[in-house]
Amino acid sequence: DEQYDPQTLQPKWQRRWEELDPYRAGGDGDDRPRKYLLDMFPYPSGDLHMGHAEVFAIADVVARYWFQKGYNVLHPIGWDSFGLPAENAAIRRNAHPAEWTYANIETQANSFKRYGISFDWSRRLHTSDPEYYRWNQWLFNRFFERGLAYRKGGLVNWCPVDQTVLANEQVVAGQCERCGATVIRRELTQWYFKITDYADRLLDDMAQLEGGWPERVLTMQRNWIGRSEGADVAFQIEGRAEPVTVYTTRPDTLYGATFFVVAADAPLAEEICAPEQLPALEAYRAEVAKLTDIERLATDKEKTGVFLGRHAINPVNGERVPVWAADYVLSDYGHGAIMAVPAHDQRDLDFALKFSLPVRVVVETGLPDPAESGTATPGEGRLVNSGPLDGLTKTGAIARIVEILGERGTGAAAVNYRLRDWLLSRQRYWGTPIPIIHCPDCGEVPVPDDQLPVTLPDLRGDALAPKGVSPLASATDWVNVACPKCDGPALRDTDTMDTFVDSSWYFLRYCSPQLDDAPFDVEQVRRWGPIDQYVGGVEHAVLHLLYSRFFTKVLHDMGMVDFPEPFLRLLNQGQVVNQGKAMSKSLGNGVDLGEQIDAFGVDAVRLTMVFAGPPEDDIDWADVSAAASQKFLARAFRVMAEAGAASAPGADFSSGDTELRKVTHRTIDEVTRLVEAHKFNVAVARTMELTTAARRAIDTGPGAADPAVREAAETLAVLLSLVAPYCAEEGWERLGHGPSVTRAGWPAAEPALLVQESVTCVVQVAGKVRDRLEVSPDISGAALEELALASEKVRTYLDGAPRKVIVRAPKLVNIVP
Ligand code: ANZ
Ligand code: ZN
Repeated sequence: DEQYDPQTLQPKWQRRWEELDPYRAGGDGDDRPRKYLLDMFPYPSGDLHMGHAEVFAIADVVARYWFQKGYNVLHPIGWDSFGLPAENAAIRRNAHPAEWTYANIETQANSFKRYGISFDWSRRLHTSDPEYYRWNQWLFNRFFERGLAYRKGGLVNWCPVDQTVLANEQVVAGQCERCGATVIRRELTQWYFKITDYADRLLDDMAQLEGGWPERVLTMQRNWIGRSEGADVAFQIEGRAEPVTVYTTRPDTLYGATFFVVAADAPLAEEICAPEQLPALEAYRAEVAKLTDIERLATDKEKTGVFLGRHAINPVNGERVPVWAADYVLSDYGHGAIMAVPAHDQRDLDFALKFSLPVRVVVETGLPDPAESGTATPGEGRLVNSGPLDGLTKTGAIARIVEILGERGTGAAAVNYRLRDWLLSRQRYWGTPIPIIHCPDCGEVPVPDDQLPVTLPDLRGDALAPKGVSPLASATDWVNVACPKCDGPALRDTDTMDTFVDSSWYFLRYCSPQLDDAPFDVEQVRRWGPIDQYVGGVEHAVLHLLYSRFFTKVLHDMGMVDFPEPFLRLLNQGQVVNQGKAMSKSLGNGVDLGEQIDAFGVDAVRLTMVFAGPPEDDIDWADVSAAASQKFLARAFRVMAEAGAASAPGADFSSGDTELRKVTHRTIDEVTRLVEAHKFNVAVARTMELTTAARRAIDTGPGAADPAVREAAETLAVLLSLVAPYCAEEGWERLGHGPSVTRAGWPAAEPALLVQESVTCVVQVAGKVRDRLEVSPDISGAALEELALASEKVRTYLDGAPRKVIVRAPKLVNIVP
């Protein structure tokens, strides 16, 4: 029987893999070179979906390629299993979050097994297991000892729906990253990790990631950290003893400061405010409190503010300038106060024009007068109206003014960051309890390491309903404890940790997941780390990926890991959409992974995901065809089955048909390079071409028994094993091999067979030659189009999908953008 029948192959090979355990990473005695491949671990929300199917299929190509190449590969899987959805489900069903969580984990684990991902299952972990979260607590204690975990009061982001605080990183465009509610600010005392201590290193070490990480992720992290250089300048305020310091990136414009602004919501505003202006300030603050930061900073927002009845003294020219309170100055950036230079800062100019404040040009840029044009001139030029700075350039003036300020003791060069410390406490149940005991006499006392884990008390249903204080507070037996230091009555901290703590070090735990006396085995981490290839979504650009880098650096400083960066290479896969839109219930365009697998088989779904386009691009499921993938696999399977029936293993390939041998070896050579360059879709196209060539050799060439046909079929099985493991296994078995294609090894191209006449194909974009490709004379039109569109040179001239592609294989591709 030469039929490819995925539904019977799947259970058969799943059983075999269960027995063979082909992907278990080699132990200490295994001295093959090592590779560590990691997919961002899933959240157990229901079954696997199309997005999972894509990312895991793509990463599996890399993992299986390394296995075949003879590396000792670590490719683990686990679950990021704490978090709000489990808790919300538990409230709805009056159950415990663990029930929903672990049931979903089982479902996903079974789906992963059916989906044939090459995991080392022996390293499976769940972050909601006490055996795991115990080490979150242990790490928290280490951070606490080092002054890197601390509690402070202040304005924090609060989600009114989830009734918990959020980290800055979890507020996206003013909304809760989880539920979409508009985030408000509340004054609360919370726990923080001091990530700001690492701001410079997080920035500087990005040099090591250049080339390995997508540029846009590096840019997002750079902007998020937001380092800026400038100066602190102290202004005296009339009627007040201490000066007020402002941060400015343009100290050169100091002579152009015509007013002074304090953040309306900063305590400083009322400290400075003249008594007769206090009612106006209070009224204004009430208005400001209703706005989000996004609204406050929107450049097109009409400027608002109140005069505080005071004046500040410019430290260089003694000028008196009015002090205002306004919302466009933020209380938690710089010093919460600014010197306003309306001629050269647009927000200041808008404010000055609204309230008729003076505008003084101090940098001659050749542009129209800002007071007339309404447009500030932020650029470079020569200084004017600036006493000792006149005639200097911007850079020269900055150096000179910093010198002058230094001599007078009224200022100095300064660096500022946008990055804030990581707010890690949450007022929710399903997370890691913060291992701190509050004692009236001893203060904050960490739970001693030998008493960890502090496990969650058993709460369920209504007890978990959000009420603004942590549900743990209601577990009074759990909360009331003896102080570990003085034995007096004390209270446990009732907050839990942000679940991003769990994912900040899980990749280290995989190196020794069962260890029970440390979070990870330092030697094993040295052996496997850092991660050679990380694969996951770009939505984590400034969350998980920044936090993990921070954790790694702290652990590096503790001497526990010997590398400063956890992920050497990062691949962000695109999204799977349908009919051009993200899949959603409300649009009714969802595609169910299970149904796709039932209809076309695992291999066809995986192949479709990989073949759809470059891995970074979105896949529109309406534009691809799993049915066509299944047909191709049936064709490939028939080639392997027929070759297997016609000849036995061990044939002398060199006596086979030379033409087919050349195609086979060229394919090996190209697929190897394409997989290494992450051009997986083109690698699949090459594999398809090899299938066609083998089919032709069977039908109209030397026939199925020719050794070259066997060679092509065996090669096909190994190449296919990266994307279509069931088809590849069964084909390999039909070819007389065992026990599994996973042990076949990657074929080597024979150089003698690679010398092959090629033709040069010209690729035009909008009629202009943009690239030349060396291709085989018998390349298919589809493969050529694929190749042309994958060309870096061509892609820089394309902005999205081209309107039309005209292919004249093998010599010309004409793209209409
Ligand atoms: C005077 C000035 C003149 C400024 C000029 C800019 C241009 P970055 O680059 O983001 O660090 N600023 C300082 N603290 C602020 C706060 N709490 N809220 C809002 N704005 C604040 O921006 C630094 C600049 O943003 C500072 O430099 C200050 O305006 C403003 F021609 O000072 B500048
Ligand atoms: Zn005590």
